[in-house]
Amino acid sequence: MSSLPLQAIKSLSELHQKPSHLRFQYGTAGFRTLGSTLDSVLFRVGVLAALRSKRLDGRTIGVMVTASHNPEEDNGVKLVDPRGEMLEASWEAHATVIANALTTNDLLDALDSLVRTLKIDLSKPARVVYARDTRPSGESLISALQDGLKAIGAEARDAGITTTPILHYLVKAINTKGAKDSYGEDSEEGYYTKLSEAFKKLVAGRRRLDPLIVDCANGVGASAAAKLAQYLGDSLTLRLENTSITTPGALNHACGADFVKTTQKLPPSLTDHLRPGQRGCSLDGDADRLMYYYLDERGTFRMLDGDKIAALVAAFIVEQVKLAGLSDEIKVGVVQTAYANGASTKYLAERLPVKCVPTGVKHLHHAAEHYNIGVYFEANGHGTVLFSPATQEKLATHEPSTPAQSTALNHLINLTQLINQTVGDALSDMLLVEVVLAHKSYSGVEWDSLYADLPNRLVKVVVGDRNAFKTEDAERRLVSPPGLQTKIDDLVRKYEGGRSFVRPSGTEDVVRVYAEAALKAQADELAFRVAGLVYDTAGGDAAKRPK
Ligand code: G16
Repeated sequence: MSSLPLQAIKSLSELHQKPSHLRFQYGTAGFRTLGSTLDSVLFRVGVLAALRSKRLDGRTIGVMVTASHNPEEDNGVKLVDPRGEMLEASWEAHATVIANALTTNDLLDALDSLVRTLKIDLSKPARVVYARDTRPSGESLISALQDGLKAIGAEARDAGITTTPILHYLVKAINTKGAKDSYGEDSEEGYYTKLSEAFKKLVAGRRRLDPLIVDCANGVGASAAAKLAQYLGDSLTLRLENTSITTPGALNHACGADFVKTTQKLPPSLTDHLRPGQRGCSLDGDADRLMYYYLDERGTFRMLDGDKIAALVAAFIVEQVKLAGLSDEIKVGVVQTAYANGASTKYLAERLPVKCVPTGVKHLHHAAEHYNIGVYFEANGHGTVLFSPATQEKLATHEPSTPAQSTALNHLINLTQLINQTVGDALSDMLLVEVVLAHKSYSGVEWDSLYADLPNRLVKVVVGDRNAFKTEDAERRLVSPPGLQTKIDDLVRKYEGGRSFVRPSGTEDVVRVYAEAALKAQADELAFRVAGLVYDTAGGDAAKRPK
């Protein structure tokens, strides 16, 4: 029976000591905080990723170094399981324990205990593939990760600077290589080829779409979108904006998907580029979220968020399933979170099953797996579509009875190739949206008119302890602090079409407040009044009292 290489771990760990005053937590999106504090975490994640791989018989585990939409000085790291999905929940707790071991000796004890508790066979190989986004702190964090991988003797593959969804793709492609369910070539080229070929088949014979403006958030999506554009050729013209990946402070600054969603405004840098009627979209810092928009004929900004994407895509897929003659056999469902606009939920629920789950991709992804075809999108633009293995098999073997059925069947098969089913992927989702717009001959206006969003407002409150906020009912109600939910309910009743909820963020040290109402001014007022209740109940930073 092999044992842990204690000496190697010990000596390399000494180079990556944990800051004694900090506590780290593996949350919604892995570890995420100031990049300058994460050195020890990265070293330990290297060791942990290798142990996870050994536990899974040498299957390749992914490690992504990114803080996504968060400010440039933040960074983070998350682990990706062999099928390209988020790390199994029970290991989030192990990761937190390992990251918080105070000294090197404590770390060795924690690792030893993990190996024994989980009966990890250390003689198994450890295989890890890793990547990072464009953040300046990424380079040194990657070298800390490499030390961790070296300490435990893992076989490591550096996927370089790339998007989070491409890393997820690579993990799945590596683990299915040569198998019947092979996900594609295990390279970036394989990813671009797979997506672009499916896209070209899906838009063949359709009127060519106008060029699309793509706001790349000055992040890694800029280089990925530029490469994708080459593979797309003249099937779709992408006009890339906000591509300054080396300009200090530019990442996610006044641009990108999160800016658009939270401010409900066009990034100022696009003002001169977007003409009325033209489509634009924004990626976030690691290209796993997507927001669309257009200017109407009066030049007013109209946002097409994750909910609108879900509505567009779900309706199209339902239509294709019907046209293929498979409505009785393939059921489509949608998964949303409490942030979904009430009007989108109403629109979707009138057409197909809709489930609400807590924020966080892992919750949406798991819920979507219960449908034959599960469409999931967070309002912030993070989402994808999952085709169950049985559904993919059915699509591959079904004998269509008419040419129309055959066409729809092929569309569905091509969609399984176009969509990155491992995780939300802004570039894959962008192509998916473009396919539907091409098929429906929709401009932004027709898409937008599927339903009218209820006015809404999202605000943050900085409180003493966000962990004092506990929720139930898919984060729609608070159970703690006691009494606060009743006060929120009393307030909400005063607003026509009012709805509001409060939840602790999983990625920032804040509490989020969401409100919607029939009128914009009322949604704003409700959000700020609920934020005031939160502040008064939980206390907070006076300078940050919601105004
Ligand atoms: C992450 C998660 C998303 C979540 C978002 C905000 O996104 O993957 O599921 O919606 O954080 O979470 P919270 O409101 O808890 O801070 P990303 O794009 O930052 O990785």
